[in-house]
Amino acid sequence: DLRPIRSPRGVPLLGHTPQIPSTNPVEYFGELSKQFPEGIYGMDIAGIEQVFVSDPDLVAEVCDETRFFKQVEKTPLAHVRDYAGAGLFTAHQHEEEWGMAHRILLPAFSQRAMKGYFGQMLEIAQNLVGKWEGKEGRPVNITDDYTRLTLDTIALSGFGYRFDSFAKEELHPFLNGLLAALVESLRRSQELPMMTKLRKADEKKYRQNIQLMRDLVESVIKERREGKGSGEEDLLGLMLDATDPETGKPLPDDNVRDQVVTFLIAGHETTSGLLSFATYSLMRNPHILAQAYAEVDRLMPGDTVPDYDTIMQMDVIPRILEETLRLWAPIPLIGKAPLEDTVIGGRYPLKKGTRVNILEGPLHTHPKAWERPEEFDINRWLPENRVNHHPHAYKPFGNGVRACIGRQFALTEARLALALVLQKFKFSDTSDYKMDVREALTRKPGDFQLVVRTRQEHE
Ligand code: MNH
Repeated sequence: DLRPIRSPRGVPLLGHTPQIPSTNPVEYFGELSKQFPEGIYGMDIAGIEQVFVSDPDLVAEVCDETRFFKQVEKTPLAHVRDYAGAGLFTAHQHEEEWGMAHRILLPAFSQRAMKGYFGQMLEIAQNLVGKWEGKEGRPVNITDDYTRLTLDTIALSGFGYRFDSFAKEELHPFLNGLLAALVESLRRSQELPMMTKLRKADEKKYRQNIQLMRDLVESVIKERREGKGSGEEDLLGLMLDATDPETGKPLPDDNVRDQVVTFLIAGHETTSGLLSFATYSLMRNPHILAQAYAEVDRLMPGDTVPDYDTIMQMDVIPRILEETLRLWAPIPLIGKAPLEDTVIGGRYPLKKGTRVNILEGPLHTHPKAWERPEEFDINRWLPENRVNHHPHAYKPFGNGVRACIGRQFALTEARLALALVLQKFKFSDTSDYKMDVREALTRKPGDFQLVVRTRQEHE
């Protein structure tokens, strides 16, 4: 017995477009899902029929790669292609460049490869610590400094390029350009194309921001081609020198540029959000913070500088990160579509190519899969407990062949950064921060400040 997918009330002709808020739309989609306990609903946004799923069993079907694929058309990613082109994140599944780049770069993201980036990750994390040591007793903007950390880390370990973000008061212009471009692409995906065409000044600014990002990337590539900068074995080295084992071809020049833009974006936004939300969660859960301090003091007593093995021995910090990714997935929505007309849940018909959005927030807190879903509980991630998890109720890194290639990179970097920060600092939330999520494709806490103090002097 087929049933139509229910929808919230809309208006004739415009569908649901007018009711989508221009800020934090995904948060709004998550709120709406509470009205549909069946875990699925539909909306007509800017003339496109979209479906939202959050029930883990429906998500399991949508994650079946024999039936569904990552669709870029009809999603904000189609607009992100204006600057990320056919880079890994925004490539269509059928584009040759996706397979080529995936095969060429996969070895650079193995767990073993992380050992090679460790020295550079450590250097940048020490820059962060150095900055905060100079801020004794004063407030620091946590999210901005984690953004400096993650941007500098991917640029240095991936491309041998130094942003030197900690030397500057202002965030790098690349970041402002990127943020504005992300916001604009999101906006374009939620309005009718004729509305976009009317916004001439925004179009001009958008093209300028894209040019700013491309100019920086072209200069990074040029430096490498001229033999400056190190790291033949890093991501850029691989992309310039390696040939695809399957086609025997190297990546085209414009695709190398698009990949560098892609990695500079995908490689920092999310990890910065993860670290910010983790720090926020620790402030709210002092008993878990105490466990984290105990682990750091055991593995890195005094001023011990951690090495790769130290990071791999951690237990509490990795579980803090996993639980943070459950409650605060930095990418709050992923888009899939059925390869053919199909039916999910035995009753909801979906036409081939329908945009189906997985809502990470509602999925990660679905009562079918999670006990005390809103509680930050790192014991869920103990080996004996995780075996009982619903297999499709946790997707912070996406799914299948299009899942995150940088997962190990992100987790290694985040473990190291959090460990170094906890080894050195205590925080106090003197302004009583209220979570203020800001969405721009990824989400991060807005204006999150804490007062930092070095630990030794106060204990
Ligand atoms: Mn990452 C894809 C989440 C860190 C590079 N990443 C994805 C997807 C999710 C995701 C979700 C799938 C998106 C989709 O289906 O449309 N990524 C994360 C999170 C973190 C993260 C939560 C940190 C925490 N990602 C990183 C880092 C890098 C990176 C670090 C690079 C160093 N991610 C990618 C790339 C893709 C991707 C590249 C696209 C992979 C592909 O489609 O082939």
